[in-house]
Amino acid sequence: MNIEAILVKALSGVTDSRVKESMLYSLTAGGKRIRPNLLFTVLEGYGIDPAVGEPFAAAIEMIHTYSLIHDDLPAMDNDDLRRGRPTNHKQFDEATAILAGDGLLTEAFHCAASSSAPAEQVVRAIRILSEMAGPDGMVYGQCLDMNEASDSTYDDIRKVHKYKTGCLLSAPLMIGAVLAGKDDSVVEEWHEVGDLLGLAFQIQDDILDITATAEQLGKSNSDARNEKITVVSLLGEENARTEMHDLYAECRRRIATFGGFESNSLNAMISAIEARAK
Ligand code: GRG
Repeated sequence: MNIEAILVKALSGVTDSRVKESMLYSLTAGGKRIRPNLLFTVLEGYGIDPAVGEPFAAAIEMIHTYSLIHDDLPAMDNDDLRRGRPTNHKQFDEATAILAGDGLLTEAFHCAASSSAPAEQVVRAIRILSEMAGPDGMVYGQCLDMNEASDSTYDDIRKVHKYKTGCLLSAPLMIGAVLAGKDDSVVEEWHEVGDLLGLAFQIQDDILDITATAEQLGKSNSDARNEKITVVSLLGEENARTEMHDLYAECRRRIATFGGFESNSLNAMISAIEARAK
């Protein structure tokens, strides 16, 4: 699937303006496109035409991009570099960056609602999208992160990562299952895989933050600057690495048990994420 083309097409109907320019600036700045790829790979594993997932893949990447724009703002992490470019508020200005995030979040739901999948599936998928992104999902995780205590334990940090990172990785897995006609119990099993994947992914991010340069990562390392507690600072690098590999292995083990699902492509994708250098 050509994710870059799908993203540009998804915003093509939006009125030209400075805010649209700012939305496109961040949406088309690259990024690993992990979340849309997860959705397409789940559909493929269930033998469904991945094209069915296009509006939802675009919507999830728009929500992810909005969260990065807002997270980089001076009121949050105050970062200068993202996806190898100046952050949105550095390139434009703070007010435009706030609007670009608002625009991407809102347009994501317009895009998802324009899906031609059966209406019952579209409604279930949109409900998942809002739950995973909103104040019971990623926004809750960001709130926990902002109010993190200085004596946080590994369990506290696990909870932050479950919501802040896991929810937006669960969304494409769960929506893939919905579009494949699976019931809520199966969707919930995918949710749990997303939680594990999110924790593994975030531990890996923490490791990369101390082992790679900002130039290699294409983003500033504000966690170190803000002296955030991370899994690495709590467990040490070696134990954190072992925990990360165990979590990725557990994801693959669970996926292999899903009925009617051909897991090779998704397992290969998870192994590629596990081997990532940024
Ligand atoms: C502001 C509502 C709100 C939420 C912010 C996503 C987020 C929550 C903050 C961004 C900082 C961060 C480390 C979040 C954890 C999720 C994460 C690892 C995001 C980066 O995802 P990648 O690596 O990014 O997939 P690319 O740029 O490759 O798409």
